[in-house]
Amino acid sequence: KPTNAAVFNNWGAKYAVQRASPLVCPNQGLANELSILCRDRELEGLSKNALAYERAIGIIKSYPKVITSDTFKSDLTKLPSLGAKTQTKILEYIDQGHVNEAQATLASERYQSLSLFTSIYGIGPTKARQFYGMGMRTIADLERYYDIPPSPDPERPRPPEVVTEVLKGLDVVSGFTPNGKPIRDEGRASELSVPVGIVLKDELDVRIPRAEVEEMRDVVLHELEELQPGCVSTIVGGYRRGKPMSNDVDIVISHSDYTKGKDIIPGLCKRLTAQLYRKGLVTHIMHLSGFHAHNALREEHWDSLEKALTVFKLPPSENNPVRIHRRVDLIFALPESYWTAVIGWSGSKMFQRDLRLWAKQEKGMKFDSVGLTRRHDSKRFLPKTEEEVFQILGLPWIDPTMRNV
Ligand code: DCP
Ligand code: MG
Repeated sequence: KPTNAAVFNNWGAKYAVQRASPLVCPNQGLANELSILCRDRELEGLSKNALAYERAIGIIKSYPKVITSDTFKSDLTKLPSLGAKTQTKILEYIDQGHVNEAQATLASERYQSLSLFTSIYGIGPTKARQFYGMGMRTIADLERYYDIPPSPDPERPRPPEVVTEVLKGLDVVSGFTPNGKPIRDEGRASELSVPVGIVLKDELDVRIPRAEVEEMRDVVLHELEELQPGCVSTIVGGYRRGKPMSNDVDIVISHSDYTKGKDIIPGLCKRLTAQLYRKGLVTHIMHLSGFHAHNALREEHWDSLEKALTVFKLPPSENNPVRIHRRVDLIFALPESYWTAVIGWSGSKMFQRDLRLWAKQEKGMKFDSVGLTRRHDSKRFLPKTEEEVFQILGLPWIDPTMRNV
């Protein structure tokens, strides 16, 4: 379905869900400079400031032509989401082709270390600032702290067989129940997520081309079909927004039988993950959750869908005798939640955040990956397609490739 033409020239709209945001925009250089400042505020725990930058970047991402001093004056100075400080920085960029503070930030030791630390799976801004406060600056510092043997050649990443060897000491699955469910040592799991992330960093840093994303999906679905025929799935995340390379693979899974799906889906996440683990396709389970209410409480993610956050490795093939570890997220939704789950996990983060805000502030509804409800009487909508979700929310259709806000 083509994207509604109106959203292409709607850069002044308040919500990101009213605007088309391509993967690469005419003002990409400016967006990148401001993203450095946004990232810096995130790393420093200043989430309000980060969000303000994110909103400004959102406007720029949907502005359809190159911003000049003239178009800046006529179109952008009146927008409430572009504050005085941000405007000064945009003008700097128009004049000089860079933003002074962004360049200074990039060059700062603190920004460099915090970015490096948070690029490791399991380390967020808070932990990164703690490590920095303890005097650590490099990956080698973290390896010493966690007693991880360094790469045999300090100039190069560990070869895949060495990575596998080092990881052996860091497994958290201690066995399986008679039903085939993995038994995890949760205490050890939270202790080990950072060291596992450190050892895997070099491999997980390698972006995944689209063809390999699809290959991984095919392998997962093949195992799923064996366990449970009739499932449906969509690759979501950056892949669905058209990114040529992804950092991880996100797949939303449900069942084609709307009625029976209610009984089929619960527990399937654990069964599939166990099967993949047994076959050596999943090498690490970073997180495994169920529908249970008590899980939803301590859930760091924003929805209560059953999900497995895993480390995955394709079996070697003729063309690819050496495979590296990849991150794969498997998200399971009941049939009635499928399309909201697909939309929520397609992102971008900002798009999905404004979807929730739009639903709440403009429509009196609650949107999340689990579903769409009317606030005043809790009436639940049961959309049967992705388009229907947009219709119910009174929004023009926006193709996933235009949700890169
Ligand atoms: N998501 C979200 N909030 C979270 C986690 C995820 O809104 N806390 C949604 C938006 C993301 C999507 O899920 O776009 C997938 O998350 P990823 O972290 O995998 O991000 P992307 O897939 O967009 O990019 P990439 O994986 O290539 O880095
Ligand atoms: Mg992703």
